[in-house]
Amino acid sequence: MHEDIISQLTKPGDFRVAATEGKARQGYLMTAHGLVKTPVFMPVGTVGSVKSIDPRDLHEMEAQVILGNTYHLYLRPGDELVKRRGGLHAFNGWDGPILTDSGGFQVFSLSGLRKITDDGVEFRSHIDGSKHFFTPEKAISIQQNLGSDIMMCFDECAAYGASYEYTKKALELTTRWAKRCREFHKPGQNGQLLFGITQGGFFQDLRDRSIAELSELPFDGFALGGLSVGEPKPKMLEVLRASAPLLPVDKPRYLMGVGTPLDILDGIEAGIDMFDCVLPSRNARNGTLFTSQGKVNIKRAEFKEDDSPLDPECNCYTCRTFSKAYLRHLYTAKELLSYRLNTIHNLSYFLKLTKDARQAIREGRFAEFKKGVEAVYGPNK
Ligand code: PRF
Ligand code: ZN
Repeated sequence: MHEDIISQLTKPGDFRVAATEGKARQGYLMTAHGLVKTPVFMPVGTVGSVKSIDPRDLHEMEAQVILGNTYHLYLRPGDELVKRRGGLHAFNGWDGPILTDSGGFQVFSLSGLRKITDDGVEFRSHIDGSKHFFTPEKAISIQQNLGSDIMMCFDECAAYGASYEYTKKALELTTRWAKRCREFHKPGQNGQLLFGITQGGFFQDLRDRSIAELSELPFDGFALGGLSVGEPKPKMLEVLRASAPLLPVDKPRYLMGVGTPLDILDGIEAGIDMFDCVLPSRNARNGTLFTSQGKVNIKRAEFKEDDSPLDPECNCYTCRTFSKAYLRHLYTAKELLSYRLNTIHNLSYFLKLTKDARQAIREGRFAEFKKGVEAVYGPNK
């Protein structure tokens, strides 16, 4: 389906919305490493690897895009080293699209000491305490060396609870840095896309202003940053619903670092196209599994002799092959295989959720599909 639309996407950055239901969109984005069907969930591979699984697993679960982090890859093994290996795709064996976050968020959340000036941010490595300085140009240069398909602008994400004045300063800095990123990396350069990140915290006038300022610049896509940073869920949903529809309609829209299955469906309903989150992979490693019947804690004694699959509606390798009793045993024994099998399942669940959402939007039954998931997971709060 949609072959005619897809055939018009000839170069990286080409994007079309092919179907809508309310504000929800089903679209297609071309990248240098292939087509991305949206809405898309992107598994997080911070240091270049999605923890405990490999590119064969990712292809089997129909992952489209994976994430890498500028901050981590710069510190270790170093972006110059990755460039000498032929870029991140050649280095990590993933031949699909890669999106790299700019380091803006990680510098603020992971490094202890940091000093922000108009020029950039001085920070300390969380690995060895060494001092480093990131500017917008440096963050883009690292992402150029990594060779990611989608690069993110260097931004300042104000902490939850930041004052109006501080949040305003952070959004103004983010706009100045976004201009420098766009200046440093020309549209279309090397087939690498560049997305702007809007900020503004939990003040809607600042959100509106950030979106207006960034929309003026020729980015290939636009992100909502600064959400899901510890605020109560109703605040997140309020800003999401008021802000997503303001992002340019003709470019992909990305909600950074969000979220639960219900958050993702709320995001899609508000008009978001792209999502990433560590939740499915991180929760997999502590035994919290997402299924068509709701959340399952695999360590519970009730599964000790349960020969049934984890999720009868899931077709992933884990559910096709193993019982709950075995998954519980692996978890209890702290076996390495537990991480891998649980991660395969949880990521498969999030990928199928977004695949089903795409089909539902095409068929005009997204609202009904969303209600079905809410009936299992409860209202989003
Ligand atoms: N900025 C960047 N990366 C991010 C965020 C942000 O605000 C978030 C917020 N949820 C996640 N990842 N650069
Ligand atoms: Zn499964």
